[in-house]
Amino acid sequence: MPSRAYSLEKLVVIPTYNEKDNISSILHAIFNLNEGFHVLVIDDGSPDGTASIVKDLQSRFPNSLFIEERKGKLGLGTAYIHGFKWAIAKGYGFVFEMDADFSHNPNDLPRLYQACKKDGADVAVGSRYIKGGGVVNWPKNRIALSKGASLYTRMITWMPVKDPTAGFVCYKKEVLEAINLDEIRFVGYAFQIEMKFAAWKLGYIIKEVPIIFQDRTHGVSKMNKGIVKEGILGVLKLRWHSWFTHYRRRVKNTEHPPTADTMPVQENDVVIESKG
Ligand SMILES: Nc1nc2c(ncn2[C@@H]2O[C@H](COP(=O)(O)OP(=O)(O)O)[C@@H](O)[C@H]2O)c(=O)[nH]1
Ligand SMILES: [Mg+2]
Repeated sequence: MPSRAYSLEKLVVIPTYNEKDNISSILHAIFNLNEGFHVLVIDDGSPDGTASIVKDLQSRFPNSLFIEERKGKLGLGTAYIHGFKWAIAKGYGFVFEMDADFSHNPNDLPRLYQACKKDGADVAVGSRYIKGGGVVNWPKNRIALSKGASLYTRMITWMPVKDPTAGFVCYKKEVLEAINLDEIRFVGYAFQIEMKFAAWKLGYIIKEVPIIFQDRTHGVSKMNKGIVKEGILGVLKLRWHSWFTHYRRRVKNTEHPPTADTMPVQENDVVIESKG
């Protein structure tokens, strides 16, 4: 029986909720790099019509722009988990997390990729808090919160990552496959911390790549008190579980990852038939 093989390398997963003023420009910026990045948008039923803008653009980028729509705002973490499973099923080798709001500069994508492809990282983190990195235009209280969260996370978990809440990341496929994604329970900043924590606990190499993070100029932040609270308690939970309840065993994937054959093929999928 002929099997399907996907020669797919780089997928940028972008979660969106009400990003109509950003989505078209960010997608163009990524495709204009001409570096072969594909993009999967995970839209949570944005009332502002973000999804229809993406769907219109699919005719311009039929083999490289994809969208998954969910019914309501289910949170950043579950959006990424959905995207990761999609990416694994299609067979992408490198999967990126990136925001839609230009806080993460698309021009930095190739450096994150190189860190994994050439420089030995399994996970490359776009880091604000290492030499060469930084934050521009963020209100002082957001910087204080973010830096405080980083310090707090490192003190409690001892994870050697200077920017553990960073949301600009490249994962090698093997890392996502090795994690039991159904056991990643957090949805906000804690989600970002937990993904890195899980990769670290499973023995993968995390490298930080300096990036300049900019505050958004269009649209509004979806950050809220619940997300911060989840972060504070979530870090304690991670520490607790890793001490007493075999976190590593829980988060390790023992099942076969989703495959192209177990995920429905969509209309715009690139499918290359191979013999054998
Ligand atoms: N699909 C989805 N995307 C979300 C959700 N919450 C935030 N986002 C997206 O996640 C990214 C980061 O969110 P943002 O509000 O900029 O957070 P901030 O940078 O911490 O202020 C943006 O692309 C948002 O549109 C959600 O519940 N679902
Ligand atoms: Mg933002």
